[in-house]
Amino acid sequence: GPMRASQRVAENAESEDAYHARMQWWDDARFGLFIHWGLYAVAGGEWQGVDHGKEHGKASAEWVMLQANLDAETYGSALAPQFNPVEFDAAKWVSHALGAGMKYMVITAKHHDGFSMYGSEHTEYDIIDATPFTRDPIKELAQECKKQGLRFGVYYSHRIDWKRRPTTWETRSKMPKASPEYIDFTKRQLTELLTKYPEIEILWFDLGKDEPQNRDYVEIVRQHAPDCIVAGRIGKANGDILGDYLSLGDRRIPPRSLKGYAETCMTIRLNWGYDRNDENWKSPKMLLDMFVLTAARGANMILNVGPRPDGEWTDEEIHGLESLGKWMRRNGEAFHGTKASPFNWDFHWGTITTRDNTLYLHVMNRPANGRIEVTGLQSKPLKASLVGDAALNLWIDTGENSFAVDMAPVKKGQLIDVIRVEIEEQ
Ligand code: FHN
Repeated sequence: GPMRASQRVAENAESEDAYHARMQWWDDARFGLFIHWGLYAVAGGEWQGVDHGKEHGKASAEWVMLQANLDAETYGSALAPQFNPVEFDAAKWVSHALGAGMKYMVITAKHHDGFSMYGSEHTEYDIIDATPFTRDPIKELAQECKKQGLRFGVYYSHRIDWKRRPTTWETRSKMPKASPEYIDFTKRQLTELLTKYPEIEILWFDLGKDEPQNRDYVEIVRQHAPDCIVAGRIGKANGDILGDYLSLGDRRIPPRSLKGYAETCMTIRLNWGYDRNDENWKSPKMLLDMFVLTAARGANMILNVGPRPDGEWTDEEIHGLESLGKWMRRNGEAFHGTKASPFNWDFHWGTITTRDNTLYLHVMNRPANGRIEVTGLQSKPLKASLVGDAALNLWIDTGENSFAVDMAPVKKGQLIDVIRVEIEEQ
């Protein structure tokens, strides 16, 4: 199995084998959906006519509370009464993800604003008590995921909570020490989430630092949901790295030297939460290129959407995922359950994923002469064909530690053509 980048919590006696078995479905998945949805969707990145996306550059719409320097009372009492996503339809959301070829979803149960998007017994600052919407989207999504066969996870902001650990835009990097009350609240909410929604298979913590309570949070997950995967941003505890996989920086294509399980989180536009003014939509081709480069490093990508306050997705999100899905359905064997490229580099035409003695050549930029050259490989190629059209055998020109596939017979039309090359056993 792959080397792990993170280390097991010391008290947890899980064996290496058990750890890899627990990670298997996730490592095979490669593609997931990330959803940022909360009160901030109502504001859509604006507060009293000010576009905070523009004001604060790279910061995002779910940060509007801090950007506009609001306390929780002002923010909550303005937005919660307006949050009534009557169009929310869990079945549709899950279908969008499955249609795109995604294998899991992670949605914000509590983001930095401290608002719980599920019915929590431990606060009234939640979707059931504070909004006119009387439904629990976490519950509906968890159940719908189970029904349709999508793995389910929640994002939980365990360190930053602007309601319970107040700060300002200016002092945001100097958080006060977490109070015992806040730590206790966090533990109770984590326990609640894991017992109330047994469907949860990923706990996606964010922006963790080195705080001793992080170890307790992981222990709560282990205790209530032993198979649940803990995302790498839980942080450390007294120097020990926690979490089951490495979570790369926001919107970052992985580097070449990954060891162990890793995930890239990407946005379909710039923002995470819904932003009325963000027109930075990535094209399907751009998204696919990033996805393939991520898979070639042996990592997963979760692609984020920020649904509207009425519960609908934007047309760009729906159509963006649909066009990815078309490619994913045809080319699934080239990324589900594959491993990283054997090379420490990419090629002028694209990149590679592997499975056993098969190489998948992802042609991101098709050369005019149709020659896909792979240099630096010891084992001999045996057979080349097009993924999605096994009958189309392609000519291989074999050289010394190199070969070239002639893809001229492949009709143009797909965003990325994938060529399957079987190689001699090593
Ligand atoms: O501050 C958050 C941000 O709002 C968003 O949730 C992203 C998603 O990865 N994480 C944090 C920044 O790293």
